Amino acid sequence: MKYIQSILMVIALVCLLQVASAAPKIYIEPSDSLVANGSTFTVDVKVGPLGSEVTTAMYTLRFDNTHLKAISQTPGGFLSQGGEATKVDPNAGINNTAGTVSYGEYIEAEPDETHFGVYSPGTLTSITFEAIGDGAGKLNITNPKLAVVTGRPDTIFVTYLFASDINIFNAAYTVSQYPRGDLDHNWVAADAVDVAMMIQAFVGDIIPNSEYDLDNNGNNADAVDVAMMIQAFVGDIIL
Ligand SMILES: [Ca+2]
Ligand SMILES: [Ca+2]
Repeated sequence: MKYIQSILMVIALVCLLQVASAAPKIYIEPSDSLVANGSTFTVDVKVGPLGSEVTTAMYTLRFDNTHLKAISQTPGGFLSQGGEATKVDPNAGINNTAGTVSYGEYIEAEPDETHFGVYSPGTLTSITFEAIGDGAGKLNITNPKLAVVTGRPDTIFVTYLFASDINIFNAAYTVSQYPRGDLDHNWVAADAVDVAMMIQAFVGDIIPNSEYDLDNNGNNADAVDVAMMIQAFVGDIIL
């Protein structure tokens, strides 16, 4: 019995250490978007505290303004998930001339015995872009900043984390002049040739690119993409 107890204690300690050593992350979902020129798409900027208690989150997202135009940025409720009141930086916002979308939000109350930051991952903002030019590029998180609380319960202290302390996961996009699902580029989506090309890619006869990733899960021409192409072909869905 004592033996099992020691093993359980070791396991608990290892788990604690893993939580303590995991750096928070800021990531963008979906990580890869394929959009037709002239259409809009939305990405979420998310924060995963991974065991940290977060009270402030900031970033500047950079994009290529020859491909994309930012339309809106909407707070996602990440910092208010615990019920604390938050404030959004009034200087934050969209600058299409510079190709940036910046954001900052913090929990108003100082962390103490009754006021807490947030511990669970969530959506900090949702950003909607309009695709205005063909091409591929990246959505890059720059100047990230998170405030985390340490020292509970005795000496509560707020520490700021910057780029080197945060795991950043940027996103990619492709703006295509062709409609979604139009793999042979004849301007007709999900026709018989497109279905055939998708199946050929699925079985490995041709190498697919991100145009084949209809469900945006990062896997080009997987089983779901094949199913979606066939559903679009028979008219059950519009891609
Ligand atoms: Ca086609
Ligand atoms: Ca896929």
